[in-house]
Amino acid sequence: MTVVADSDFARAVVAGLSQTPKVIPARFFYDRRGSELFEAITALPEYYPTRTEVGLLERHGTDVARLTGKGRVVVEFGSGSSAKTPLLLARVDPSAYVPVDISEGFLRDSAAALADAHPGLDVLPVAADFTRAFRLPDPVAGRPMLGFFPGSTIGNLDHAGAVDLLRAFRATLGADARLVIGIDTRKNPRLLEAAYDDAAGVTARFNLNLLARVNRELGGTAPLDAFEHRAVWNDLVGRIEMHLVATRDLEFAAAGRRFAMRAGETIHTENSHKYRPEEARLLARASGWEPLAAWTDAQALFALHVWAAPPEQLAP
Ligand code: AVI
Repeated sequence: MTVVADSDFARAVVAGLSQTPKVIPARFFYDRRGSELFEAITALPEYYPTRTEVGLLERHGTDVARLTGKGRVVVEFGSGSSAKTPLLLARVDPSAYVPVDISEGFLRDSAAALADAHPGLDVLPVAADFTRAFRLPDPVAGRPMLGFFPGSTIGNLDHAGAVDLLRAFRATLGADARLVIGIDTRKNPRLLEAAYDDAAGVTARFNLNLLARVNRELGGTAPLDAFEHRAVWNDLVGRIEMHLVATRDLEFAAAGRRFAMRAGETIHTENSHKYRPEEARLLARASGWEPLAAWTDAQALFALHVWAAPPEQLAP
């Protein structure tokens, strides 16, 4: 096997496993197997976010369109493989659709499916990491934009990182843009812990796949049977944390380095921050957006927000 010792993944794994506490960044969950497992998570009975957000888009699509207006260019951060994108597109009648995703294969497939389902709509995929600066395609430059960022992916960043990303979205989308964003809410920790540690063990497999990926791609020897999935609510910060817990003292190799762990020591693999309504509004304002409206379901499990970027202002 070729071990790409200087890949982004290898560098992150070596740095993350060398620090205390150990971490592997969550963005590495999504290889092919991880993406399949995530799709399976979205259909779990305990994982309320996906079906709740779909319900909100169904119920409030017309209200969303009233606030965004029709005919904007829809820019989706993360390409729309789900049921959510067609729901939004049907309501806001876009002049073009720009899915942005780091995974080229995934992007190509979902863009082709969207184009088939919407004949006549310009679909202009952009293969880019939307957490870094990227350019929108020339044909849509300068047109009114509507960003779409569903799934509470924003929750996977810490608060400072979330503000940076939302500011970058505002810069990319331009003056007077709108943003439709799904944000998970704070709720009973028992519901949250069940959503991230389901009875069928799919989330556990998703978490362990990260270490399996280290073994597959970085010549790793991590003993997978000596790790357990843990999902725990951190009330102080307002987030679910996922960890891989070593069940015994162990050693393993990865990316040409050796690592040791004590029984009970963890590798922190993901944070999923949850926002109270007023915290979500604060997040909008801190990143230069004006919150226009938000809707939740009857149990306030999830929230769908519409924000606006300020119109262009002349400086004196
Ligand atoms: C992608 N992201 C919004 C999911 C979440 O809920 O934080 C990832 C996930 N991790 C475990 N289950 C789902």
